Amino acid sequence: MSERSFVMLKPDAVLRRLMGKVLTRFEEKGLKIAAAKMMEIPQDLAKEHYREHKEKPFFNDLISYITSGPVLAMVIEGDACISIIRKMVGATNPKEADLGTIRGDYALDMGRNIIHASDSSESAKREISLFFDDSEVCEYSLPDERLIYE
Ligand code: 3AN
Repeated sequence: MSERSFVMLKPDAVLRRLMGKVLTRFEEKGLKIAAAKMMEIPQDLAKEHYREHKEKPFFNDLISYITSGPVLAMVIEGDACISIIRKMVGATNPKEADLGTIRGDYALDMGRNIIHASDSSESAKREISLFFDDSEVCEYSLPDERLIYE
């Protein structure tokens, strides 16, 4: 069943000019980019996005990191895409992420792990609505969908 996930390339990915390479992985997998915008995340939005980590010792560093430069916020769509994208992203700690995953291939440190992706349909809905208005999410068909899906 088609799902939407919230995916964000963090400031290190933008500054390291990795946006194109990472986006290409999602496009080549057959997923659809339904929305994308570059933005500098306001503090309040960063804190709301990571509210589940509010009490963690790394919270302040996490907020500083995510607000340290522009991010590329996206909505990506496709069958079972929430879990597929998490697999493509790899383990939270890049030192443990398998090679072939985005973090495994492009990152080394937990606090510089270049990408965020929703971990459940509840968080996907919450995160998409935090970052995007409905009108910013495009509804369109890809011409090769019958080649990607049975
Ligand atoms: P993921 O991004 O893989 O869903 P979460 O949601 O557990 O991981 O953590 C959100 C972000 O918080 C991570 N991407 C990472 O940057 C940071 N983080 C998580 N755990 C730690 C930790 N133990 N030390 C430092 N930073 C952490």
